[in-house]
Amino acid sequence: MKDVVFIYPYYTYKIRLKNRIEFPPLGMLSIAAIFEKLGYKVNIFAIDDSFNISNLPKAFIYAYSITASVTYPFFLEYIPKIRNNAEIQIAGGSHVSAFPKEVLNELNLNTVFVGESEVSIKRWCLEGCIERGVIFGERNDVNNYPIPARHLLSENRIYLNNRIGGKYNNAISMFSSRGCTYCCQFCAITNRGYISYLSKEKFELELINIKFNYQKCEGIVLLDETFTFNQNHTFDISDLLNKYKLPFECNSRVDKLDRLLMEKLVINNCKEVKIGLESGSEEILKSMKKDIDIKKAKYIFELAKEIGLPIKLYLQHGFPFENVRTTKESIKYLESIKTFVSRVALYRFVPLPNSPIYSKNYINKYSWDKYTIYGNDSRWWGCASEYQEVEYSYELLKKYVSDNFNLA
Ligand code: B12
Ligand code: SF4
Repeated sequence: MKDVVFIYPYYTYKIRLKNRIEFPPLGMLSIAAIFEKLGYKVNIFAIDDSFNISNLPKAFIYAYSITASVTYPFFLEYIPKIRNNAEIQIAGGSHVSAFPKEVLNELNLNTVFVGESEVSIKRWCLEGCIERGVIFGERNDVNNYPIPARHLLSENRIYLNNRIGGKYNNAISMFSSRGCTYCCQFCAITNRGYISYLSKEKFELELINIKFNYQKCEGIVLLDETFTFNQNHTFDISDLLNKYKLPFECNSRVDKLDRLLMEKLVINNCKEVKIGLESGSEEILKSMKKDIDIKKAKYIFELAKEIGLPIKLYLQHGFPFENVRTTKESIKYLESIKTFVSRVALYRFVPLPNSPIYSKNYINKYSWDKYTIYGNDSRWWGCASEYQEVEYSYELLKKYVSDNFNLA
């Protein structure tokens, strides 16, 4: 039997909540499931604190999942030392999708896969795994893909703690849809421009699989970019979660929520909706192309409070041309909504590769280890005095947020 070893970064460096178990890489587990279906024996190793290259077995294929640019240095360091373990070396993931040719050459790989890769990896395997350079992803019906191969990771990498409004342990992450049609300039999502939905039958099959294999499961973290994008889908999936008595949390946008939807979410045991508000400055939101109306957003937050649906906000500070004035606009706006929101997470702007802003000519480039959204304080744009102003105003916002909100 042919075998494949997957290597992915279990990234805990510069993560704020150190005691939290990180989400498993479901994209990579979906690719691993394709290999298993094709009869390969699959092994997965995480680059974590106990990673030791001498424990790695020989295999036919080594498959690297370069999930974010900040993790690329690990691969630059380890691949030259382990490449003789396998006949064939391939890679995929977010950083590969941003720089396929560079990754192919710098890591001296046989083939790299851009974007969603279930269809392309299957075809490549069936065609004999020959060296192909860069292979671009093809879209297909997500309902034809196998369930992500969670069983290949140990349970302690699947069960999540401190989730679903921060109140549940033994939660499990799932997607009920993939992709997004918005064009927020800071966002590095690879499957932009379309949304693929799991049918309720397919989602139920995965839920049953989870219920059977993970009997301690207390709830579900839905990772869909915007779970409420399509009302019928939201109703179907949340009804299913309720049927299996699984409380859940999900992501949404203020323009994709209304009274009926929020009431339905509450009835179906949704414990938190997470929303990327990003800023309270209309000017910054406009240049981010976030495409939301903060007056409407306030109305939605008020309604959510009335209905009893907890809201968590994601904020980011330091997008190009942020200054004291725009920061104060954000603070003023946050002051007007603070009683309606249960938790807030504050990040700093980072021009992530694959995001539209990354390729703008006024964006500075740094070494890959800087491309993290936690604790980043690099000067990504502007002159020294603009940077000083960003630093100063970030401290203002940070203080305001920590004095007035529960941080998450
Ligand atoms: C869940 C998630 C996490 C989880 C799990 C990690 C993971 N990547 O799965 C956690 C919380 C750990 C995480 C952390 C971070 N993340 Co994150 N994360 C996501 C999120 C929301 C979903 C990932 C996902 O499952 N996508 C859906 C699947 C279908 O896509 P996929 O993962 O890309 O996988 C497909 C292909 O890439 C490919 N593929 C993947 N691996 C492989 C391997 C092989 C061999 C092959 C052939 C193909 C292949 O096939 C897969 C199936 O189609 C994405 C946003 C997004 N929607 O993608 C951000 C995202 C990947 N994260 C991002 C970032 C920045 C981070 C952090 C750096 C944040 C930080 N700390 O500063 C860390 C880095 C940690 C890490 N190990 O990568 C950025 C990456 C941008 C970039 N170029 O760097 C994204 C794109 C967010 C965004 N919208 O901007 N993240
Ligand atoms: S930030 Fe959210 S809404 Fe905006 S493009 Fe990314 S996934 Fe879509």
